Amino acid sequence: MPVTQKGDRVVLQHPKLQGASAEILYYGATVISWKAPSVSGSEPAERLFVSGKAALDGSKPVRGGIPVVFPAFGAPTHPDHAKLSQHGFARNNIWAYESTVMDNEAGVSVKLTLDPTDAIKARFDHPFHLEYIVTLAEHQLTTDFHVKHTGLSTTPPFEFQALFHNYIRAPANDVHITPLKGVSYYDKTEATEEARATPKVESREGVDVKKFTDFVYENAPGKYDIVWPSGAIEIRTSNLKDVVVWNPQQETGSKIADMEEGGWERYVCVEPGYVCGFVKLEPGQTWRGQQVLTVKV
Ligand code: TA6
Repeated sequence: MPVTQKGDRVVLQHPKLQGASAEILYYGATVISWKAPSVSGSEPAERLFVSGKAALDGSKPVRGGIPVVFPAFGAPTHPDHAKLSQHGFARNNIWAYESTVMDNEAGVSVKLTLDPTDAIKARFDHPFHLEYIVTLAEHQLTTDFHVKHTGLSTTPPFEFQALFHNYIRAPANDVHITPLKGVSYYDKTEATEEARATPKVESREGVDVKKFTDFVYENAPGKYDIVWPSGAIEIRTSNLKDVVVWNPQQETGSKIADMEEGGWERYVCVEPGYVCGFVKLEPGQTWRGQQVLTVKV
């Protein structure tokens, strides 16, 4: 069956390609598994990292997979987001399965939605409707995020940030991410707020994460290649002008309660988003952000 709803999740199986699949937890609309062969013909394999200590019961955001970050990235900075928790509420609320959008030889696609609950309104009192469409193709996974302002024309606009917090399964000490040379970024590992707010310019052809890395690249190319000796994942985006590269290494990874022992060695986070500044949405408007992940090798 291409689409199977199983209690707390929906499972997508490629209608033609045995072994290509994806699992989406309704909690946070979190993709917790994506198995696919590579374009170069490798066998289907798990392409995302989920910590063995991750909570999948809705008690806290999933440590891994593809958490959806909305309406704030990181610790909220917008005055209207003061009541929000780190990375906002999209990743720690239960989304609804709405429909199967596509089911043919090319692949399968489902739509999940999130609307304001009383708990959300208490922290973010704006009229919105979120749609998250996840599409599984032979070698690709696409995530489309739509944010609609559902208010009457008399209601005020609202502002938000959005990001796909991808945990890409890869040997952290052997990966390089391109092309980021010449791109301005903020180094969140700096010790002072002033240093963290001071932009730097990436000088490396390929960005590695051999050291604790938490870099927010602004106005980035929108297309990224994550390469290591035995693999390569490509990310192509639209409407996501920034990208975050994160790996805590042992320095901070060992202090993350739901990080499995040594987990930081087995992933790199490459997170396309709109996180430098805010999207402003007027009543009736819809914002769309998309990423396409392809297993090249
Ligand atoms: O995207 C990178 C980051 O903002 C890091 O600073 C780190 O906090 C990571 O997200 C994980 O955040 P979480 O709230 O899931 O522990």
